[in-house]
Amino acid sequence: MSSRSGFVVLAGRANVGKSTLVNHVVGAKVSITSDKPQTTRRAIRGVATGPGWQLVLVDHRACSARATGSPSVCSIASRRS
Ligand SMILES: Nc1nc2c(ncn2[C@@H]2O[C@H](COP(=O)(O)OP(=O)(O)OP(=O)(O)O)[C@@H](O)[C@H]2O)c(=O)[nH]1
Ligand SMILES: [Mg+2]
Repeated sequence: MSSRSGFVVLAGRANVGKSTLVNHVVGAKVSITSDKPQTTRRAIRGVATGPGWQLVLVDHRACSARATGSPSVCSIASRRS
């Protein structure tokens, strides 16, 4: 039986709902959420599975509003927003 798997990294500014979205997709509280900015301090991984597929979601720590400099998930995210 074939199966599919992949990674999704949630990178963006503080307090925009990254952790809430990860918890919703995973279906469990894997990451702390709050109305306080920069609650997530390090990358948290959650796994969502279904028939024949698996998705690893990475809840990235908040990116600053001016994420520039060396290539990183944050600098890529800021270029696309
Ligand atoms: N109104 C509204 N509030 C939301 C939504 N998603 C998340 N929130 C609220 O926004 C606040 C921040 O949510 P988090 O999921 O902790 O945000 P975050 O992007 O992980 O924040 P950091 O970890 O600080 O980067 C919480 O109070 C959530 O309840 C949404 O779709 N609508
Ligand atoms: Mg968070």
